[in-house]
Amino acid sequence: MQIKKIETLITSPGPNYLVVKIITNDGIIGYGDACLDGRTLAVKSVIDDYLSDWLQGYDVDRIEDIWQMVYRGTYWRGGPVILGALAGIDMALWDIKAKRANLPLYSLLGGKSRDKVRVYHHVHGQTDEKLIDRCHKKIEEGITYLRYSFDTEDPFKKDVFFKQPHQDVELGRIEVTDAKNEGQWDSAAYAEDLIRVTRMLREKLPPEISILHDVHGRLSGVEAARVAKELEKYNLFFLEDPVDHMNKKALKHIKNNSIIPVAIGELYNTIYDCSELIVNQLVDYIRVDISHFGGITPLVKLARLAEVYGVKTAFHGPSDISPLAHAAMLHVDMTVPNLGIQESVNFNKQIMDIFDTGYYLEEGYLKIKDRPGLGVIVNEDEAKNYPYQRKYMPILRDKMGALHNW
Ligand code: CS2
Ligand code: MG
Repeated sequence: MQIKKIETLITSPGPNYLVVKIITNDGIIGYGDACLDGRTLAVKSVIDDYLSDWLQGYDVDRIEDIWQMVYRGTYWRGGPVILGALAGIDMALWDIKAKRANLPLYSLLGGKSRDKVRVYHHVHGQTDEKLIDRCHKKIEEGITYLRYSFDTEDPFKKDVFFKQPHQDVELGRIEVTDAKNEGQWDSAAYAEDLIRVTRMLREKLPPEISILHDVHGRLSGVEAARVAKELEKYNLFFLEDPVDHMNKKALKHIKNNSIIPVAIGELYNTIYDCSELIVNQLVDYIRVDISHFGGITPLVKLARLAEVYGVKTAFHGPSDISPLAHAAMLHVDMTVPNLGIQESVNFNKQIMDIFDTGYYLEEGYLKIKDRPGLGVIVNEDEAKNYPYQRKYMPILRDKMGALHNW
């Protein structure tokens, strides 16, 4: 069976979702997710202008070979744009393979290791009261793992806030909009507030509720090590991206000074970028993003490597990748023995009308329906109601006007 046609489709029911559609010569259709927030059209061009002609006629069964060919055969390797395009192709090919077998994807990946997958959701509040309210709302929904974020008021300037990233499609909040919209940042004020807010949450939330925080790579090694040491007593499930992901040696500093579990990974694009963290035990939860990492094929390899070293998975599951990507990750989560947790979101009605997901949330866990393939039904007519909108990632600057990690 051969690849007859590769098409792309952008739908923007909030975030821009880039869907890859592969049609085989005997009419089987596979879908994949190639979303890259803020650079959607670049990924679309790699698929439409380079890969679709090239891959036409290849045997759909040879996923690994196609993956290697696109990754190594382009000579100039790596980066989220190429790995994003490859992710979309890879997911669509796995969707086709499992549909041909008339089995859910997890079955082809080794079968279920568990019946359901625990998840964490985001909770954000500009003030302590708002944050606690949002936590309670999520706890009522059955979510027991909460990733908290908050805004820190500038101690020197009233009404200036140092904001943390939080997109929330459930509440209709999308941050990725305007390149000229530059935020302000001060790491010292944030670090103090993080320690205060964490203490407050631990005091006010029931002890059985797990909390976790994403630093988003905004601290230096020594700043992060100090914060990690202070937070140790509040029993975080993990501290995410405490330092810039390329500053790998700084993780050693954190590890040498605290026993806080560390999670990192959403900004890596290949297994070659992050395997050393696993092998050297500098990470407790590896959390790459399937759509920026080349798809299911490398995600499974990474999970297997992590298993050998006792590292757990906590794959990146924000709202800026579509339910197709969330479904693909869930199939992997279902099978790997070393699942830690899955980051997840409640997609809103507009998004769910486009993507009938094939998975559902029940009492804080994701379950999957036994549909063939990835199990997602894409309503292309509905998708066309939401045309592409140009969006940019936010920019942060410190008090001297220098760019800071967002
Ligand atoms: C975050 C993301 O989910 C996470 O852990 O780091 O919300 C990230 O900010 C977005 O995916 C970027 O668009
Ligand atoms: Mg993150």
